[in-house]
Amino acid sequence: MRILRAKWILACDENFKILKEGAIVFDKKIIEVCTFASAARRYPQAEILDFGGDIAMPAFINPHVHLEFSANKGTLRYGDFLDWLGSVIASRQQLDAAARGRLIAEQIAAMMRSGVGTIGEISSFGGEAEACAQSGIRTVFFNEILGASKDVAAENISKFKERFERAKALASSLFISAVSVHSPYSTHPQITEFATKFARENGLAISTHFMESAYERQWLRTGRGKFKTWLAKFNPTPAPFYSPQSFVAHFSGLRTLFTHCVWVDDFSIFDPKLHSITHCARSNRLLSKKRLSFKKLLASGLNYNIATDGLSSNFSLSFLDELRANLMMHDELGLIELARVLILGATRNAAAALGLNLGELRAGKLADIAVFEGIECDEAQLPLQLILQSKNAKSLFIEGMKCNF
Ligand code: MCF
Ligand code: FE
Repeated sequence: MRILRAKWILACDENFKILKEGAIVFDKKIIEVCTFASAARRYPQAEILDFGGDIAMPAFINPHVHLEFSANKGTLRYGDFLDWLGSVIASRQQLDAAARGRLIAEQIAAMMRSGVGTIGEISSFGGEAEACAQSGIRTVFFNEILGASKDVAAENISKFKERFERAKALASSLFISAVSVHSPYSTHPQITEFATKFARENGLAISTHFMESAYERQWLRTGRGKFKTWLAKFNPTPAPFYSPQSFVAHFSGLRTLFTHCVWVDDFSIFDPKLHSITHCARSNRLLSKKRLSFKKLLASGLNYNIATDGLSSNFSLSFLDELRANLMMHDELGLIELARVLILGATRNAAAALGLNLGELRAGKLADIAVFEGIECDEAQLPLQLILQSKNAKSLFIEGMKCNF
Protein backbone atom coordinates (compact mmCIF):
# COMPACT_ATOMS: atom_id res chain seq x y z
CA MET A 1 0.00 0.00 0.00
CA ARG A 2 1.25 3.50 -0.83
CA ILE A 3 0.26 7.07 -0.12
CA LEU A 4 0.67 9.61 -2.91
CA ARG A 5 0.86 13.05 -1.38
CA ALA A 6 -0.05 16.03 -3.60
CA LYS A 7 -0.69 19.73 -3.14
CA TRP A 8 -3.82 19.45 -5.28
CA ILE A 9 -5.95 16.44 -6.15
CA LEU A 10 -8.43 16.69 -9.03
CA ALA A 11 -10.84 13.86 -8.26
CA CYS A 12 -12.70 14.22 -11.60
CA ASP A 13 -15.86 13.01 -9.90
CA GLU A 14 -19.39 14.16 -10.63
CA ASN A 15 -18.91 17.39 -8.71
CA PHE A 16 -15.40 18.04 -9.98
CA LYS A 17 -14.08 17.97 -6.40
CA ILE A 18 -10.63 19.49 -5.86
CA LEU A 19 -8.78 18.62 -2.67
CA LYS A 20 -5.91 20.70 -1.24
CA GLU A 21 -2.98 19.07 0.63
CA GLY A 22 -4.43 15.71 -0.30
CA ALA A 23 -3.42 12.07 -0.44
CA ILE A 24 -4.37 9.03 -2.49
CA VAL A 25 -4.02 5.75 -0.63
CA PHE A 26 -3.71 2.93 -3.15
CA ASP A 27 -2.40 -0.42 -4.22
CA LYS A 28 -3.83 -1.77 -7.50
CA LYS A 29 -7.03 0.07 -6.65
CA ILE A 30 -7.66 3.29 -4.79
CA ILE A 31 -8.33 2.66 -1.11
CA GLU A 32 -9.04 6.20 -0.03
CA VAL A 33 -8.72 9.82 -1.12
CA CYS A 34 -8.37 12.18 1.84
CA THR A 35 -6.13 14.85 3.35
CA PHE A 36 -2.46 13.91 3.71
CA ALA A 37 -2.64 14.44 7.48
CA SER A 38 -5.43 11.89 7.82
CA ALA A 39 -3.76 9.36 5.46
CA ALA A 40 -0.45 9.56 7.35
CA ARG A 41 -2.26 9.03 10.64
CA ARG A 42 -4.40 6.12 9.48
CA TYR A 43 -1.86 4.23 7.38
CA PRO A 44 1.45 4.69 9.26
CA GLN A 45 3.08 1.65 7.57
CA ALA A 46 2.40 2.83 4.01
CA GLU A 47 5.22 4.02 1.74
CA ILE A 48 4.89 7.76 1.03
CA LEU A 49 5.35 9.11 -2.50
CA ASP A 50 5.88 12.78 -1.86
CA PHE A 51 4.52 15.04 -4.61
CA GLY A 52 3.71 17.67 -2.01
CA GLY A 53 4.02 20.59 -4.46
CA ASP A 54 2.30 18.91 -7.42
CA ILE A 55 -1.08 18.08 -8.94
CA ALA A 56 -2.51 14.53 -9.05
CA MET A 57 -5.45 13.48 -11.17
CA PRO A 58 -6.79 10.38 -12.94
CA ALA A 59 -4.56 9.42 -15.88
CA PHE A 60 -5.97 10.65 -19.19
CA ILE A 61 -7.83 8.26 -21.47
CA ASN A 62 -7.37 8.63 -25.23
CA PRO A 63 -10.21 6.47 -26.57
CA HIS A 64 -9.49 6.80 -30.29
CA VAL A 65 -6.07 6.53 -31.90
CA HIS A 66 -4.70 4.75 -35.00
CA LEU A 67 -1.11 3.73 -34.16
CA GLU A 68 -0.75 2.01 -37.54
CA PHE A 69 -0.47 5.48 -39.08
CA SER A 70 2.43 6.53 -36.85
CA ALA A 71 4.78 6.85 -39.86
CA ASN A 72 2.65 9.51 -41.55
CA LYS A 73 4.37 12.84 -42.02
CA GLY A 74 3.02 14.58 -45.10
CA THR A 75 2.01 11.45 -47.03
CA LEU A 76 -1.68 11.97 -46.29
CA ARG A 77 -3.38 15.02 -47.78
CA TYR A 78 -5.20 17.36 -45.40
CA GLY A 79 -7.89 19.97 -46.15
CA ASP A 80 -10.54 17.90 -47.90
CA PHE A 81 -12.00 14.63 -46.61
CA LEU A 82 -12.23 12.78 -49.94
CA ASP A 83 -8.79 13.91 -50.97
CA TRP A 84 -7.51 12.54 -47.63
CA LEU A 85 -9.41 9.26 -48.06
CA GLY A 86 -7.86 8.76 -51.50
CA SER A 87 -4.40 9.28 -50.04
CA VAL A 88 -5.14 6.80 -47.20
CA ILE A 89 -6.27 4.09 -49.60
CA ALA A 90 -3.15 4.61 -51.70
CA SER A 91 -0.73 4.54 -48.75
CA ARG A 92 -2.21 2.72 -45.75
CA GLN A 93 -0.32 -0.55 -46.33
CA GLN A 94 3.10 1.14 -46.75
CA LEU A 95 2.44 3.41 -43.76
CA ASP A 96 1.48 0.41 -41.62
CA ALA A 97 4.63 -1.48 -42.61
CA ALA A 98 6.82 1.56 -41.86
CA ALA A 99 5.27 2.12 -38.42
CA ARG A 100 5.58 -1.42 -37.05
CA GLY A 101 8.07 -1.73 -34.21
CA ARG A 102 9.98 1.37 -33.16
CA LEU A 103 7.60 4.15 -34.30
CA ILE A 104 4.58 2.61 -32.61
CA ALA A 105 6.46 2.07 -29.33
CA GLU A 106 7.67 5.71 -29.51
CA GLN A 107 4.15 7.05 -30.01
CA ILE A 108 2.79 5.00 -27.11
CA ALA A 109 5.59 6.45 -24.94
CA ALA A 110 4.72 9.97 -26.18
CA MET A 111 1.12 9.47 -25.07
CA MET A 112 2.24 8.16 -21.66
CA ARG A 113 4.56 11.16 -21.25
CA SER A 114 1.53 13.39 -21.76
CA GLY A 115 -0.30 11.61 -18.93
CA VAL A 116 -2.30 8.97 -20.86
CA GLY A 117 -2.89 5.66 -19.03
CA THR A 118 -5.45 4.10 -21.38
CA ILE A 119 -5.88 4.15 -25.15
CA GLY A 120 -8.58 2.93 -27.53
CA GLU A 121 -6.55 1.64 -30.45
CA ILE A 122 -8.40 1.29 -33.78
CA SER A 123 -6.63 -1.53 -35.59
CA SER A 124 -7.01 -2.34 -39.29
CA PHE A 125 -4.26 -4.94 -39.71
CA GLY A 126 -3.45 -6.11 -36.15
CA GLY A 127 0.34 -5.75 -36.39
CA GLU A 128 0.54 -3.31 -33.47
CA ALA A 129 -1.20 -5.60 -30.95
CA GLU A 130 2.03 -6.96 -29.37
CA ALA A 131 3.56 -3.48 -29.07
CA CYS A 132 0.44 -2.28 -27.24
CA ALA A 133 0.35 -5.34 -24.97
CA GLN A 134 4.03 -4.97 -24.06
CA SER A 135 4.03 -1.22 -23.54
CA GLY A 136 2.43 -1.03 -20.08
CA ILE A 137 -0.33 1.30 -21.31
CA ARG A 138 -3.88 -0.04 -20.91
CA THR A 139 -5.27 -0.77 -24.38
CA VAL A 140 -8.82 -1.30 -25.50
CA PHE A 141 -8.01 -2.93 -28.83
CA PHE A 142 -10.74 -2.17 -31.38
CA ASN A 143 -10.34 -4.73 -34.18
CA GLU A 144 -11.66 -2.92 -37.24
CA ILE A 145 -13.87 -4.36 -39.96
CA LEU A 146 -15.04 -2.68 -43.17
CA GLY A 147 -15.86 -3.42 -46.82
CA ALA A 148 -18.48 -1.87 -49.08
CA SER A 149 -18.91 -4.81 -51.39
CA LYS A 150 -21.26 -7.66 -50.52
CA ASP A 151 -19.05 -10.05 -52.50
CA VAL A 152 -16.14 -9.66 -50.10
CA ALA A 153 -18.20 -9.65 -46.88
CA ALA A 154 -17.57 -13.34 -46.09
CA GLU A 155 -13.82 -12.98 -46.70
CA ASN A 156 -13.56 -9.80 -44.60
CA ILE A 157 -15.47 -11.46 -41.77
CA SER A 158 -13.17 -14.47 -41.75
CA LYS A 159 -10.06 -12.21 -41.79
CA PHE A 160 -11.55 -10.19 -38.93
CA LYS A 161 -12.13 -13.37 -36.91
CA GLU A 162 -8.49 -14.42 -37.39
CA ARG A 163 -7.21 -11.00 -36.28
CA PHE A 164 -9.60 -10.99 -33.35
CA GLU A 165 -8.39 -14.39 -32.13
CA ARG A 166 -4.74 -13.37 -32.47
CA ALA A 167 -5.34 -10.21 -30.42
CA LYS A 168 -7.47 -12.08 -27.89
CA ALA A 169 -4.50 -14.33 -27.10
CA LEU A 170 -2.86 -11.23 -25.56
CA ALA A 171 -5.79 -10.55 -23.19
CA SER A 172 -4.97 -9.23 -19.72
CA SER A 173 -6.34 -6.56 -17.40
CA LEU A 174 -4.33 -4.08 -19.53
CA PHE A 175 -5.28 -5.47 -22.95
CA ILE A 176 -8.99 -5.65 -23.68
CA SER A 177 -10.49 -6.75 -26.99
CA ALA A 178 -13.20 -4.73 -28.73
CA VAL A 179 -14.69 -4.17 -32.21
CA SER A 180 -14.69 -1.27 -34.68
CA VAL A 181 -17.07 -0.87 -37.62
CA HIS A 182 -15.23 1.63 -39.79
CA SER A 183 -18.08 3.86 -41.04
CA PRO A 184 -21.48 3.89 -42.75
CA TYR A 185 -19.97 4.74 -46.16
CA SER A 186 -17.40 1.94 -46.10
CA THR A 187 -19.19 -0.94 -44.37
CA HIS A 188 -21.86 -3.13 -45.97
CA PRO A 189 -24.88 -3.84 -43.73
CA GLN A 190 -24.06 -7.56 -43.72
CA ILE A 191 -20.72 -6.72 -42.13
CA THR A 192 -22.26 -4.27 -39.67
CA GLU A 193 -24.85 -6.93 -38.76
CA PHE A 194 -22.09 -9.46 -38.14
CA ALA A 195 -19.88 -7.07 -36.13
CA THR A 196 -22.67 -5.76 -33.90
CA LYS A 197 -23.94 -9.30 -33.22
CA PHE A 198 -20.37 -10.39 -32.45
CA ALA A 199 -19.92 -7.48 -30.00
CA ARG A 200 -23.29 -8.25 -28.34
CA GLU A 201 -22.56 -11.96 -27.97
CA ASN A 202 -19.08 -11.36 -26.57
CA GLY A 203 -19.93 -8.35 -24.38
CA LEU A 204 -17.48 -6.08 -26.23
CA ALA A 205 -17.32 -2.32 -26.63
CA ILE A 206 -17.66 -1.08 -30.21
CA SER A 207 -16.46 2.04 -31.99
CA THR A 208 -17.32 3.64 -35.32
CA HIS A 209 -16.54 6.77 -37.35
CA PHE A 210 -19.75 8.71 -38.00
CA MET A 211 -20.78 11.97 -39.70
CA GLU A 212 -17.24 13.21 -40.12
CA SER A 213 -17.62 15.17 -43.37
CA ALA A 214 -20.29 17.17 -45.21
CA TYR A 215 -19.91 14.62 -48.03
CA GLU A 216 -20.88 11.81 -45.66
CA ARG A 217 -23.92 13.74 -44.42
CA GLN A 218 -25.12 14.49 -47.94
CA TRP A 219 -24.50 10.89 -49.01
CA LEU A 220 -26.46 9.35 -46.13
CA ARG A 221 -29.30 11.86 -46.40
CA THR A 222 -29.72 12.08 -50.17
CA GLY A 223 -27.50 9.52 -51.92
CA ARG A 224 -25.94 12.40 -53.87
CA GLY A 225 -22.86 14.58 -53.92
CA LYS A 226 -19.12 14.00 -54.19
CA PHE A 227 -19.23 10.76 -52.18
CA LYS A 228 -21.33 9.30 -54.98
CA THR A 229 -18.77 10.29 -57.62
CA TRP A 230 -16.00 8.97 -55.39
CA LEU A 231 -17.69 5.60 -54.73
CA ALA A 232 -18.53 5.24 -58.45
CA LYS A 233 -14.80 4.49 -58.90
CA PHE A 234 -15.47 1.12 -57.23
CA ASN A 235 -19.13 0.46 -58.05
CA PRO A 236 -20.96 1.87 -61.14
CA THR A 237 -24.29 2.32 -59.30
CA PRO A 238 -23.50 3.26 -55.69
CA ALA A 239 -26.35 3.78 -53.23
CA PRO A 240 -26.11 4.55 -49.50
CA PHE A 241 -26.50 1.54 -47.22
CA TYR A 242 -28.08 3.52 -44.39
CA SER A 243 -29.74 6.74 -43.30
CA PRO A 244 -28.07 8.35 -40.25
CA GLN A 245 -30.84 6.88 -38.04
CA SER A 246 -30.74 3.39 -39.51
CA PHE A 247 -26.95 3.22 -39.09
CA VAL A 248 -27.15 4.23 -35.42
CA ALA A 249 -30.01 1.73 -34.90
CA HIS A 250 -27.57 -1.13 -35.64
CA PHE A 251 -25.75 -0.22 -32.41
CA SER A 252 -28.75 -0.40 -30.10
CA GLY A 253 -27.99 -2.15 -26.83
CA LEU A 254 -24.24 -1.78 -27.43
CA ARG A 255 -21.70 0.39 -25.62
CA THR A 256 -20.65 2.42 -28.67
CA LEU A 257 -18.20 5.26 -29.24
CA PHE A 258 -19.33 7.35 -32.22
CA THR A 259 -16.24 9.23 -33.33
CA HIS A 260 -16.44 12.72 -34.91
CA CYS A 261 -20.21 13.42 -35.30
CA VAL A 262 -19.27 16.91 -36.54
CA TRP A 263 -22.16 16.87 -39.05
CA VAL A 264 -24.82 15.25 -36.84
CA ASP A 265 -28.07 17.29 -37.01
CA ASP A 266 -30.02 15.51 -34.31
CA PHE A 267 -28.30 14.02 -31.26
CA SER A 268 -31.56 12.40 -30.12
CA ILE A 269 -30.85 9.43 -32.43
CA PHE A 270 -28.29 8.16 -29.87
CA ASP A 271 -28.96 6.15 -26.71
CA PRO A 272 -27.83 8.31 -23.77
CA LYS A 273 -27.20 5.21 -21.62
CA LEU A 274 -24.79 3.42 -23.95
CA HIS A 275 -23.71 5.75 -26.76
CA SER A 276 -21.00 8.37 -26.50
CA ILE A 277 -19.48 10.97 -28.79
CA THR A 278 -15.70 10.92 -29.25
CA HIS A 279 -14.41 14.35 -30.24
CA CYS A 280 -11.14 14.76 -32.15
CA ALA A 281 -10.72 18.53 -32.51
CA ARG A 282 -7.44 18.64 -34.45
CA SER A 283 -8.45 15.78 -36.76
CA ASN A 284 -11.72 17.58 -37.52
CA ARG A 285 -9.87 20.83 -38.25
CA LEU A 286 -7.67 19.00 -40.75
CA LEU A 287 -10.38 16.94 -42.49
CA SER A 288 -13.92 18.05 -41.69
CA LYS A 289 -14.34 21.74 -42.68
CA LYS A 290 -16.51 22.37 -39.61
CA ARG A 291 -16.14 22.50 -35.88
CA LEU A 292 -18.24 20.31 -33.58
CA SER A 293 -20.54 22.58 -31.56
CA PHE A 294 -19.69 21.92 -27.93
CA LYS A 295 -22.79 23.83 -26.83
CA LYS A 296 -25.02 21.53 -28.87
CA LEU A 297 -23.12 18.48 -27.66
CA LEU A 298 -23.40 19.46 -23.99
CA ALA A 299 -27.08 20.37 -24.41
CA SER A 300 -27.72 16.84 -25.76
CA GLY A 301 -26.72 15.40 -22.38
CA LEU A 302 -24.78 12.60 -24.12
CA ASN A 303 -21.48 11.29 -22.81
CA TYR A 304 -18.67 12.99 -24.73
CA ASN A 305 -14.97 12.17 -24.61
CA ILE A 306 -11.79 13.62 -26.09
CA ALA A 307 -9.31 11.83 -28.39
CA THR A 308 -6.35 12.60 -30.62
CA ASP A 309 -7.26 10.27 -33.53
CA GLY A 310 -4.12 8.91 -35.25
CA LEU A 311 -1.15 10.62 -36.91
CA SER A 312 -3.28 9.92 -39.99
CA SER A 313 -5.10 13.15 -39.14
CA ASN A 314 -3.00 14.87 -36.52
CA PHE A 315 0.54 16.13 -36.00
CA SER A 316 1.17 14.83 -32.47
CA LEU A 317 -0.32 12.27 -30.10
CA SER A 318 0.37 14.42 -27.04
CA PHE A 319 -2.89 14.48 -25.16
CA LEU A 320 -1.95 17.83 -23.62
CA ASP A 321 -1.51 19.29 -27.13
CA GLU A 322 -4.99 17.97 -27.96
CA LEU A 323 -6.51 19.56 -24.87
CA ARG A 324 -4.81 22.89 -25.65
CA ALA A 325 -6.17 22.80 -29.22
CA ASN A 326 -9.64 22.18 -27.80
CA LEU A 327 -9.22 25.16 -25.48
CA MET A 328 -8.30 27.41 -28.40
CA MET A 329 -11.02 26.12 -30.71
CA HIS A 330 -14.19 25.97 -28.65
CA ASP A 331 -14.76 29.65 -28.00
CA GLU A 332 -18.51 29.20 -27.38
CA LEU A 333 -17.72 28.26 -23.77
CA GLY A 334 -15.96 30.31 -21.11
CA LEU A 335 -12.38 29.18 -20.54
CA ILE A 336 -12.76 28.04 -16.94
CA GLU A 337 -15.89 26.00 -17.72
CA LEU A 338 -14.33 24.61 -20.91
CA ALA A 339 -11.22 23.41 -19.04
CA ARG A 340 -13.40 21.44 -16.61
CA VAL A 341 -15.54 20.04 -19.42
CA LEU A 342 -12.41 18.88 -21.27
CA ILE A 343 -10.79 17.30 -18.23
CA LEU A 344 -13.97 15.34 -17.45
CA GLY A 345 -14.18 14.29 -21.12
CA ALA A 346 -10.60 13.05 -20.87
CA THR A 347 -11.08 11.03 -17.67
CA ARG A 348 -14.42 10.12 -16.09
CA ASN A 349 -16.53 10.24 -19.27
CA ALA A 350 -14.05 8.28 -21.37
CA ALA A 351 -13.86 5.53 -18.75
CA ALA A 352 -17.66 5.27 -18.71
CA ALA A 353 -17.73 5.21 -22.53
CA LEU A 354 -15.28 2.29 -22.58
CA GLY A 355 -16.92 0.52 -19.63
CA LEU A 356 -13.78 0.71 -17.45
CA ASN A 357 -13.66 1.10 -13.67
CA LEU A 358 -11.37 4.14 -13.63
CA GLY A 359 -11.18 7.81 -14.65
CA GLU A 360 -11.99 9.13 -11.16
CA LEU A 361 -9.97 9.30 -7.99
CA ARG A 362 -12.16 7.62 -5.42
CA ALA A 363 -12.18 4.42 -3.37
CA GLY A 364 -12.72 1.27 -5.46
CA LYS A 365 -11.48 2.71 -8.79
CA LEU A 366 -8.33 1.32 -10.43
CA ALA A 367 -5.28 3.38 -9.45
CA ASP A 368 -4.49 5.05 -12.79
CA ILE A 369 -2.96 8.33 -11.68
CA ALA A 370 -1.09 11.11 -13.49
CA VAL A 371 1.00 13.66 -11.61
CA PHE A 372 1.78 17.09 -13.07
CA GLU A 373 4.20 19.74 -11.85
CA GLY A 374 2.59 22.18 -9.41
CA ILE A 375 1.49 25.60 -10.67
CA GLU A 376 1.20 28.79 -8.61
CA CYS A 377 -2.46 29.65 -9.09
CA ASP A 378 -5.75 29.57 -7.22
CA GLU A 379 -8.13 26.63 -7.20
CA ALA A 380 -10.56 28.10 -9.75
CA GLN A 381 -7.76 28.56 -12.30
CA LEU A 382 -6.18 25.16 -11.70
CA PRO A 383 -7.85 23.01 -14.46
CA LEU A 384 -7.23 25.72 -17.06
CA GLN A 385 -3.62 26.40 -16.04
CA LEU A 386 -2.91 22.66 -15.86
CA ILE A 387 -3.87 22.28 -19.53
CA LEU A 388 -2.01 25.43 -20.60
CA GLN A 389 1.22 24.97 -18.65
CA SER A 390 1.87 21.21 -18.54
CA LYS A 391 4.29 19.97 -21.17
CA ASN A 392 4.53 16.44 -19.75
CA ALA A 393 3.37 14.37 -16.82
CA LYS A 394 5.87 14.17 -13.97
CA SER A 395 4.82 10.64 -13.07
CA LEU A 396 2.24 8.08 -14.20
CA PHE A 397 0.76 5.07 -12.41
CA ILE A 398 -1.33 2.41 -14.15
CA GLU A 399 -3.13 -0.05 -11.87
CA GLY A 400 -0.89 1.29 -9.11
CA MET A 401 2.37 0.49 -10.97
CA LYS A 402 4.75 3.34 -11.75
CA CYS A 403 5.41 3.61 -15.49
CA ASN A 404 8.74 4.24 -17.15
CA PHE A 405 8.55 6.29 -20.33
O1 MCF B 1 -10.45 9.05 -37.91
C1 MCF B 1 -9.65 9.29 -39.04
C2 MCF B 1 -10.53 9.85 -40.12
N1 MCF B 1 -11.70 9.03 -40.41
C3 MCF B 1 -11.66 7.73 -40.80
N2 MCF B 1 -10.71 6.85 -40.69
C4 MCF B 1 -9.48 6.96 -40.20
C5 MCF B 1 -8.94 8.04 -39.48
N3 MCF B 1 -7.64 7.83 -39.28
C6 MCF B 1 -7.35 6.62 -39.80
N4 MCF B 1 -8.45 6.09 -40.35
C7 MCF B 1 -8.42 4.76 -41.01
C8 MCF B 1 -9.60 3.90 -40.78
O2 MCF B 1 -9.55 3.23 -39.56
O3 MCF B 1 -8.35 4.95 -42.39
C9 MCF B 1 -8.94 3.86 -43.08
C10 MCF B 1 -9.58 2.98 -42.00
O4 MCF B 1 -8.81 1.87 -41.76
C11 MCF B 1 -9.90 4.48 -44.06
S1 MCF B 1 -10.89 3.38 -45.03
C12 MCF B 1 -9.81 2.42 -45.96
FE1 FE C 1 -10.25 7.68 -36.49
